[in-house]
Amino acid sequence: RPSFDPVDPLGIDDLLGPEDLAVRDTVRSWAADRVLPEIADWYERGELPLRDLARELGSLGALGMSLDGYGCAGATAVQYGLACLELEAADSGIRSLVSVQGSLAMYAIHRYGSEEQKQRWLPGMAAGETIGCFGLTEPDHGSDPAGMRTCAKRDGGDWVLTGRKMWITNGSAAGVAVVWAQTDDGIRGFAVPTDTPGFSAPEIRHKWSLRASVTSELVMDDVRLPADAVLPGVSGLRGPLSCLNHARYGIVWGAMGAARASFEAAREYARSREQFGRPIGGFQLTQAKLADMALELHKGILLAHHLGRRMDAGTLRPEQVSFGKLNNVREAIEICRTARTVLGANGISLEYPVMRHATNLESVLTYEGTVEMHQLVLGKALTGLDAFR
Ligand code: TGC
Ligand code: FAD
Repeated sequence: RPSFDPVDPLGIDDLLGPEDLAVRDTVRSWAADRVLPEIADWYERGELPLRDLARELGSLGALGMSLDGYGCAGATAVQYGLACLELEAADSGIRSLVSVQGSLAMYAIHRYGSEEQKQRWLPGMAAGETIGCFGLTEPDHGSDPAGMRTCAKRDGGDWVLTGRKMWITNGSAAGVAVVWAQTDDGIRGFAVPTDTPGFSAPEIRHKWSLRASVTSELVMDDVRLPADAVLPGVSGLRGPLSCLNHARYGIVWGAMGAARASFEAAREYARSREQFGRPIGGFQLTQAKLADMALELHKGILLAHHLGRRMDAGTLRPEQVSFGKLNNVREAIEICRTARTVLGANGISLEYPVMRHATNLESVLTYEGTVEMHQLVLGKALTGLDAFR
């Protein structure tokens, strides 16, 4: 019988093959070398060397990782998930960069773009030379994107795009923005080169969460685009929502990375910090916290793995993605908050990763569908009754 491993108490690693483990270890070691030594400083300054990191992540094959062709790695969904977990164990902002690049912007072009659009954009995006963003949310339409006001109108052979998008990850650094807009033919996606006149992307500052991530507004003031800027493969809200399934899946894994880092910080601290003449990890109340955190952490990783296998088998339902996103982000934030208490006052310091992860997860709880949206998606699936409309 193998001995009990406090880092992998359920033996989940046994579910992984050698290639899975190689992907995981490569991303883990990149994050340990490149992100962990600097992340607290980037976070404090509210800055990220996004372009440099994107090129390095491109070299690792982490951008558009589970897509095929066009310079993408063609990895499995489980491997992509493992990469998300390792990246978010460093910081949610790094996983966000990768999610938006690969699961939203590249995925939209890969799935719904013309061959010409794919050839034009995807190889540079896979290499991290071109940054992508995904504009769905607007100032007045977040959870309810069906009501978006951004619109694209035909003018001769061209399209003219007008409107605003809000809270857009990677926005100010992007070379291409995938923007969703109302047209006479329903909601359509556009691949917008960000140097097109009339397009600007001012960065949103003063965030207390995801500080090591670029978040921007997209302003489109009569942006004239050629006829072939529209993604030809989809119309209607199912276009952007199908891309969200892919990114939400990555978050199911990623959130457990933030949780793991916080749990490990608490476990280590509890074994060395002494009060009343003993390590605080020897007190029953601290052990109860660690045990409960470990339960939710490893249940969450098992759930992510299960959903990953379903995605690889082509059987994953959007409602199951909601199940995973709702559970894992909610549990991850609880784990971080509990870990914070184990560290006492040190828990609020950037010297430790716990508070940074907890504040990041406040964004993760909201983006890609809030807790309430995923409850209502599940509520609808469980009852057959639509609470949205
Ligand atoms: P509803 O009438 O239910 O559906 C409209 C059409 O869409 C289809 N559909 C889906 N298709 C694929 N995947 C899904 N998950 C889908 N959900 C719905 C549906 O079948 C229908 O298709 P059709 O062909 O019959 O027309 O739509 P609704 O307007 O009632 O809204 C449903 C709701 C509330 C669940 C949806 O609007 C929603 O998910 N809202 C949340 C919005 C959201 O998640 N925004 C995320 C923005 S991107 C982001 O946050 C990136 S952060 C990234 C980072 O930094 O990591
Ligand atoms: P609202 O929709 O206004 O919701 C406010 C509250 O009301 C929430 O609690 C919500 O659950 C609740 N609520 C709304 N409707 C109901 C209902 N019917 N029943 C019960 N409760 C309800 N978007 C992008 O398009 N691209 C990006 O790259 C992107 N990156 C982001 C990065 C960050 C850091 C953040 C914070 C957000 C990002 N977003 C992005 C936006 C994100 O997807 C939205 O914030 C999210 O969808 C929620 O929209 P909202 O903020 O407008 O909240």
